[in-house]
Amino acid sequence: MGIKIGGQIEKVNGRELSYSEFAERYLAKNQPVVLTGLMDDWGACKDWVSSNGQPNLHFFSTHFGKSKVQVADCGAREFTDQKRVEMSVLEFVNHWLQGSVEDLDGNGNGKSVLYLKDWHFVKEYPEYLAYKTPVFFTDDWLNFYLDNYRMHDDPDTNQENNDICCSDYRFVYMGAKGSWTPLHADVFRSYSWSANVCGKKKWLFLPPLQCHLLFDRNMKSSVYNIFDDISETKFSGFKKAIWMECIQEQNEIIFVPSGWYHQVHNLEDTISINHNWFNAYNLSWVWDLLLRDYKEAKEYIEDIKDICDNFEGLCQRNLAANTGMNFNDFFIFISRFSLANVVELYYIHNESKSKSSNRHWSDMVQH
Ligand SMILES: O=C(O)CCC(=O)C(=O)O
Repeated sequence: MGIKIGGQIEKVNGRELSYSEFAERYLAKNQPVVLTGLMDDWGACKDWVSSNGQPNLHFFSTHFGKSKVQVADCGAREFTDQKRVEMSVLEFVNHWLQGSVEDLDGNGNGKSVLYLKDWHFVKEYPEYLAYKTPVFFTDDWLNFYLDNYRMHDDPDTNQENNDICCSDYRFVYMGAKGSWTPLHADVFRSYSWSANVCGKKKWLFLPPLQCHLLFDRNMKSSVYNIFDDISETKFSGFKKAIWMECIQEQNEIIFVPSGWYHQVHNLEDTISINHNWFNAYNLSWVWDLLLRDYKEAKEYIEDIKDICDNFEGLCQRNLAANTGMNFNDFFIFISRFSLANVVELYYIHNESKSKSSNRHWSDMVQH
């Protein structure tokens, strides 16, 4: 039985939209939208795409071949996600090219489709200006914070502050036709935006009010692939879900609101740029998730409460391990951010008095 599609995602010309219109219609209402016309001057659209519209894989192997990246095997599930392996960009590109040769020969069946995900490209190549974050997505507290601090400092391991992995949420994704991302809601319940430098994606979205339909009766496990044969006994609500669909073309940017579950399929060989972020509009989503995950972490170890020296400490440690931050991290984040805003306001106030040209941090968005 297929899924029910109830509507399509709206497409809007980003050049005819002001920031306040975007904030009012999409950020504040937590609604998805596809924006066109915002990628014309991106270096990535020139360097990463061949004249036939296909990914310029040669450019990646010659310029970034040595980078170590996370690659998902789209045919192998591991817990709630796809199995991942680490390899160099060169190895990934070679695998991709071999796959296409086998497909041409009609022998491609035995090969797994690999999908390069979560490549911290900007962090690794800050000098190479691949793109400019569109103004709609620049009020980004998460990446601004992570450029300066870690979200969670584990006292047991002495991590370096310039570690490339887990250092920001600005990514490049690359995958051949047929690669895909299983059903999920985004990290921290952040917003995300995703820009197709080349290729085409199919997105399936479920609004937050229907998300309970994706879970089993204990609200513990959720559906992995909405196109699988889903057990009616286990996921009894699933068939009632009404999905929204979107075909995202080359040079289009999709805005994914907080808490919307989505599954994504590359309909063609695709390269995309993708950020996760939050700000005042969706911070409450982050806190709600933290509270829910905290209760779950606490329940999970309730039976050892009486024999535990520091039960609360253990709950917070598990919360950070599962969710990526705990209450203390959230508190420090908010405090630092509030202080930074007070300083910012002080400068804006002085600037408007003196008309001097101090630089605003949110201007620094060229990647
Ligand atoms: O493009 C993909 O495969 C997944 C992207 C995604 O899930 C997101 O941007 O939130």
